[in-house]
Amino acid sequence: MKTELKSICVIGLGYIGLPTASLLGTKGYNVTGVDVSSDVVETINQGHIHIIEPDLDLLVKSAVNAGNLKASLEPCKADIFIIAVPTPFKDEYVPDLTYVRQATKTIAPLIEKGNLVILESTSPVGTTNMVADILEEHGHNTVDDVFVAHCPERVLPGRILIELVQNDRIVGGINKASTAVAADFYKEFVSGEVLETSAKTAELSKLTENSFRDVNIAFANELSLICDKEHIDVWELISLANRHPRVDILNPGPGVGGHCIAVDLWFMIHRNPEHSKLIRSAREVNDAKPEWVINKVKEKAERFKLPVIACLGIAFKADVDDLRESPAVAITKKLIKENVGKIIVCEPNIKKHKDFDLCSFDEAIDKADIILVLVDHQPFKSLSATKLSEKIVIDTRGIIK
Ligand code: SAJ
Repeated sequence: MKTELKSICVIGLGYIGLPTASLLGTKGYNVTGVDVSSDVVETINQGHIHIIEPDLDLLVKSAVNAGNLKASLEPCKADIFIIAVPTPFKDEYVPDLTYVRQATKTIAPLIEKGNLVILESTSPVGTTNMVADILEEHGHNTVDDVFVAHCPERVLPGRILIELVQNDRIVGGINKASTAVAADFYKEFVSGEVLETSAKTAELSKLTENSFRDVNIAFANELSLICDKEHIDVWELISLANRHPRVDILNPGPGVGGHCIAVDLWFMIHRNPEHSKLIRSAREVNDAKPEWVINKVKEKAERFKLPVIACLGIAFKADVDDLRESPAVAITKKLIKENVGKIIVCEPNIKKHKDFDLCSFDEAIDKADIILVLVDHQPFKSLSATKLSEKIVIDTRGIIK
């Protein structure tokens, strides 16, 4: 059954909201994207973007030029409301649902009978029901009149536009009618399967996916510490172990960053501390890795008076400009703070940074006594050990052949 719902209001124009809003705009929906930043609103209305993501600029331009995407500081009436706001944590890793609450309260006066409200933000179990409760407090009847569902975003930064369409989606409503209406909407533009469940299962499913990845990365990071002690190349070890048909280990690195994995697991741990020992342990292993890298650099720096240390990459992962929760930023800042050497930074995906002077890749390689590879950005992969024979290299990503 194809729904007749056609106007959409997306709250939050970040890494999920903007790609979603522009995709829907190019599919013929009438989309209003809402953000609290006037700079973001202005940029989008000019057909430009404020984040780096392959092909997003073209999509936004095309949706704006077609008149199907308009950015605004204020929400408006719509058939479908999509909440895509941040869900960070506060001190002590307590989930911070302020933005979800605020977003729900601002759309509440605009909602009409038959509207669908979708929460896409990654959320602790129970948040979708919280959204429904807020709507009830504003006089809406979420049993019969307004549909409320969770459909967690699952896209990988760097592949967002592909995965928005191709990934299977999990849709969980607060009741069967909400699940069905929300699932029908996603079936209109998703080529992957749309899987129906309850709101709570959808919430926990998203947290489970990111926990699975974090635990696997923690295993790889733990192996990297063991290998370092044993003088074994961890990359060779993992590639050999992965030749077993039922082994598939991920890659060690300088730590786990980004606004998702490094945050979401705490939503699970916070609600069920006594039953999430493995998950907590994985978080702790991954959170300890930056300090281990810093100590490695200090060890190597000892032989110099004040070495030039080139930090290659400060993004949280390869080929993105996103610095949120980036272990590379934390490492670089601490090396500067502790005066371990003269720190130079090369980050090809951003133009400037308030704390670091950025230099070109060639300049970084040329000037450095110690080369610290923190991110496996594509341009860095041209580095080869033979070209760097006079330098000390600490390669946290295993890119140098
Ligand atoms: N990392 C490693 N080793 C690896 C893989 C990743 O150290 O083998 C590090 C990365 O460098 C980065 C961090 O982990 O610092 C996270 O990167 P990522 O590529 O694993 O994941 P995100 O945070 O970009 O996106 C994840 C994805 N979740 C899963 O793959 C299960 C994505 O599908 C989610 O939509 C996203 O979280 C989200 O928004 O929750």
